[in-house]
Amino acid sequence: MQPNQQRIKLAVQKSGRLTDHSLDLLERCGLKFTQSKDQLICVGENMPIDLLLVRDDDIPSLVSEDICDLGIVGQNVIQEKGHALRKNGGARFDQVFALDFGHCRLAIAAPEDTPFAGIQDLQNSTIATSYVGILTDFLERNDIQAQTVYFSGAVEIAPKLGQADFICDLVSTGSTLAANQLVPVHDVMQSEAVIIQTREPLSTGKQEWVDRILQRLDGVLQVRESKYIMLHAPRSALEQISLLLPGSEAPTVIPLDDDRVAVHAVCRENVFWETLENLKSAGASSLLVLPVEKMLA
Ligand code: PRT
Ligand code: ZN
Repeated sequence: MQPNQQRIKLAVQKSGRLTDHSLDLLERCGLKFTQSKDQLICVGENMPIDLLLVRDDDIPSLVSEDICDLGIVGQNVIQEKGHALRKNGGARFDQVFALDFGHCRLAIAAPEDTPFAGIQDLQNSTIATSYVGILTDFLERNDIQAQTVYFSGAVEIAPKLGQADFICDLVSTGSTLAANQLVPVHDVMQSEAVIIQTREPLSTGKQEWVDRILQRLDGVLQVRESKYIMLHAPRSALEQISLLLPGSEAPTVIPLDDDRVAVHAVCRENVFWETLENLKSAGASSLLVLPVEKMLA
């Protein structure tokens, strides 16, 4: 095993909505971990990468302060913590790419019977939130004078308790709002999980591993919706069939005899029954669609 300072530290949420997705994604990249007894560190068995299991709120600072090299966290947390980090010279990390999970939006919601014509109706109101930083920036940007009240959780009960006129909270399905007779009236931001990287230069050895893991992550994300499609077709229908293949670049064409060819293609979008029916109508036969497990460009 490599000495500690040569090992990459990646911060992941210890227990919450991002945990399973994050670990699943890393396992798909070929990383194998042993979880330590105190469950704060997962040691990478087959690569010099260790996971630090922490609260999601701590991840931006851990990466900004170069305690971790990489982190997986929601953009909502990055933006909220970024507001606080601005006072200390700003966050010193970059968002590398979005990971297509943990989708949600930070929305302002009102009790069902509150008339709401637009954000000017927030003027002189009281808004309960756990996202004081993002909300303050939003109100300033829109020239709205409103009072923010910090709630660390259960924000949705604030209007019923008479503590606020509106709330500003994360929404995914909307069922929490509905259960509390609240309706979303304005979206402040959209969010999903992203991977972040420290701005501190890494040693060459570490940088090579970071590049490798980022490339694998990108590969895993690209193949999520991808399918490998195989079919036979008359040579004369080749052009029309190529146009029908969803999100495919250059298909591989293999001659079968003078008139017929086999076509193999990676489609970067899901292949629906309608697409197969259209391909069949265009002359294709022996259609086979397979999931793609790994791809390296
Ligand atoms: O303990 P720790 O601090 O690590 O976790 P946490 O409790 O702060 O966060 P957690 O695990 O709840 O969420 C982690 C991240 O998941 C968030 O920072 C977001 O990036 C993302 N995410 C996606 C969500 C939601 N969807 C979500 N729906 N985070 C929270 N919620 C909550 C929301 O606050 C509200 O209470 O779910 C409720 C609304 O859900 P719906 O489906 O009823 O609309
Ligand atoms: Zn948190």
